Amino acid sequence: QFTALSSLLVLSACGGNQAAGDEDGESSGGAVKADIGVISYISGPGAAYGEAITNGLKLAQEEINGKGEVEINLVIEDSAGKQDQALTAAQKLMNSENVTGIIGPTLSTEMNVVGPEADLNGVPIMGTSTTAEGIPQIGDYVFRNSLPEALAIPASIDKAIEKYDAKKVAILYGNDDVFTKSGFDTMKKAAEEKGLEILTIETFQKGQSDYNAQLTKIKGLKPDLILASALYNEGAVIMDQARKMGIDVPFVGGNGFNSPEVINIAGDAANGLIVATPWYGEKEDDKVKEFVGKYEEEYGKKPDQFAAQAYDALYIMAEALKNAGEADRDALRDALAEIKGFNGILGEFSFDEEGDVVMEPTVLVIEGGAFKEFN
Ligand code: VAL
Repeated sequence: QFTALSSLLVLSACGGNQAAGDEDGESSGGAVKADIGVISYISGPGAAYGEAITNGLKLAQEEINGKGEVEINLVIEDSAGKQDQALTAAQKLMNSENVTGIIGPTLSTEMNVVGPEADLNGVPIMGTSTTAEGIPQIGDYVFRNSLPEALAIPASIDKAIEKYDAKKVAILYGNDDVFTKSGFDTMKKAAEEKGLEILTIETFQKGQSDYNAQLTKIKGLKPDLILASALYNEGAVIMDQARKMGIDVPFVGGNGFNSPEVINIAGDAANGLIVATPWYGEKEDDKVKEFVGKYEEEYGKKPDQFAAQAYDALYIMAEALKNAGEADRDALRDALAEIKGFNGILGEFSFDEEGDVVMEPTVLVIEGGAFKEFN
């Protein structure tokens, strides 16, 4: 009893020391203390992305802080998927001296306006879900740990060609969003390189609810495959309407489709959707299993790849903060750029010279209402 009591006293004395010495983000007890700002799509039609991301971050935060080397306080702001709201949130976070780095925003469209501001202000920022071309190239302070479309889409198309002997495709994409446009460019390029005949290219806008005109045209051309670049909300409705019109060919989708929300919205109509993913929850891997178990216990549902990428992202931030040795924006940027061979639930991770990702995706297909490995 005496031993237990004295170690308790020692513990609380240490805690007191750390709190006293942390004003500039360093503590005499050794733990680097920092506020990390988060800009996430938490309300509005794409809120499931932000929910998964913030859940993943909070789970990682609990574990990281429990280890005692780094103490992270998350300052979470909602962007509602809007550029102007994301920018306002970023300005608020950047104006707070205690914010050493930022995670987010969720959409590439948002990062396109937030990234240059963060870079200009010397605040390191890391996207966990921004997959459009050119994000880390915005500047030295801009990073991402999300699998870019440029790696995901060619892998999905290859698999679809191999499995269905596809030769003719139709492309459908949102032309008012940085990510859906970039996904389209990648799809078109990949289709051309792989010798596929592109029968038609159709467009839509955010929030559109009727795709009859585009789908009627596509149906008449009889493609073997439809390549669609959309966020989940529009994507799921497109698949639902396509199946109702009797279009039963497979779809290849980009990262926006890689969400269980597609199945929740479209139900059986989502069957036949192919996506490439940086992370798969059914993988035989101890780290993945532990994460899935903890996440389910905490949130009552299975994590998706948005949760997984966010979880690893905070660990990468924590590792960089630890290596930086202080809660300083420039030191954090330099330490992030140095991250090599980080071992997380996405596998081994390094940034390339531009702060972009090198990764092998896994191709999934929705069958019987669930994502399965497409072997
Ligand atoms: N990956 C997309 C983007 O970059 C969405 C799905 C978050 O905007």
